[in-house]
Amino acid sequence: MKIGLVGYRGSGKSTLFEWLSGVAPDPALSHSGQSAMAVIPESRLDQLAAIYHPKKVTTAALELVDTPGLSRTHEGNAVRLALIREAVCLVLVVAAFDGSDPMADMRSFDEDLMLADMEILAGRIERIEQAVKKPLHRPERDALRHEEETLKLVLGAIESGKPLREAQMTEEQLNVTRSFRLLCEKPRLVVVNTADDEEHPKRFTAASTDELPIIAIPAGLELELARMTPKDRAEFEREMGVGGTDREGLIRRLLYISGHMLFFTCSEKEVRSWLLCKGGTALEAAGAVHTDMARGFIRAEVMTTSDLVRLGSERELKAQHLVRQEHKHYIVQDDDILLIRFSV
Ligand SMILES: Nc1nc2c(ncn2[C@@H]2O[C@H](COP(=O)(O)OP(=O)(O)OP(=O)(O)O)[C@@H](O)[C@H]2O)c(=O)[nH]1
Ligand SMILES: [Mg+2]
Repeated sequence: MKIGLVGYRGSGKSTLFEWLSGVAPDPALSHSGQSAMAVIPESRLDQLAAIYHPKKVTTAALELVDTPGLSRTHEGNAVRLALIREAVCLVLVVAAFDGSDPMADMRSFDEDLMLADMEILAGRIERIEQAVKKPLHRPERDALRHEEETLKLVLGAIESGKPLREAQMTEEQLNVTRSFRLLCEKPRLVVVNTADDEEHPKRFTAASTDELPIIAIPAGLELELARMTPKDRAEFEREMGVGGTDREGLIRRLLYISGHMLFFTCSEKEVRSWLLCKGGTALEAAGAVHTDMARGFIRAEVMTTSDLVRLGSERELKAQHLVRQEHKHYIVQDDDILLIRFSV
């Protein structure tokens, strides 16, 4: 699961990438994009480790992709954006530290996404139109015509700037559309990269909504703070009167914006957090752990970390009937600990 950091040249993408992942981007790779993992901090793992004393604790992580800066003239941006077509969500980094207008950049970015999506759709429509000129069996021709109709509908919606969920489409049409992984449709978080001494960061976030959340971070300063020793940092923060941004909170927020959540597995060998799509089933969770577990899935034994932490042991949970037996269609919840029973 990838999260794409995107934005115009010099907006602070690589700065944010390093701050979130702790990995300095390699300048040699700045044209092709690069990835690093950002661990998803989870205090529940520590609580579980205190109960199981496992040999190993493994924390789920988000894959961040730092991308090459976009051009304000839109030229060549579709190619640069192709790098993040498979991303599940986008972090748009807009500069406010250098006198740029973040709101104008946000609008301009919308246009870039639209152009890139329209290019993809128009290309496919053109190929279909070529293909149907050739001799084809009836079902094949019908399928292509049907796809073309759907794509024209989508293209029309994008051109009018309407989100696709407002265009009235059938489930089947939505499926055709999904395979194009349209950029316009990806959930997005906007990070306004403010100057170190910005006094009114709230003016940038006033337009924030649930649909399009906007946060303001002095990314350059945050990265500098993160590189300091704790002692130097405390001193610096006291002198300058600045407080750090909640990096861990931001990573968790990205997890939810991307439509994912965490579940846990626990044993004496390993306590571990895992990523799962919101609404994912026990069978999908089993597949995330190991394909064999999904293939031989029998049932899942489910308890919650809050019950376990409260009562202190699996035995106590069982005594209180708080360990449930669930089948493969069970919808996994964010706090669940799963033990998958499977046959090999
Ligand atoms: N003052 C200030 N400078 C910053 C901040 N963030 C980034 N910069 C500077 O802006 C320049 C670009 O930062 P990067 O993080 O490399 O930006 P980028 O978006 O990755 O740039 P490209 O990959 O070239 O598009 C660097 O010189 C940074 O030092 C900030 O919050 N405040
Ligand atoms: Mg960069």
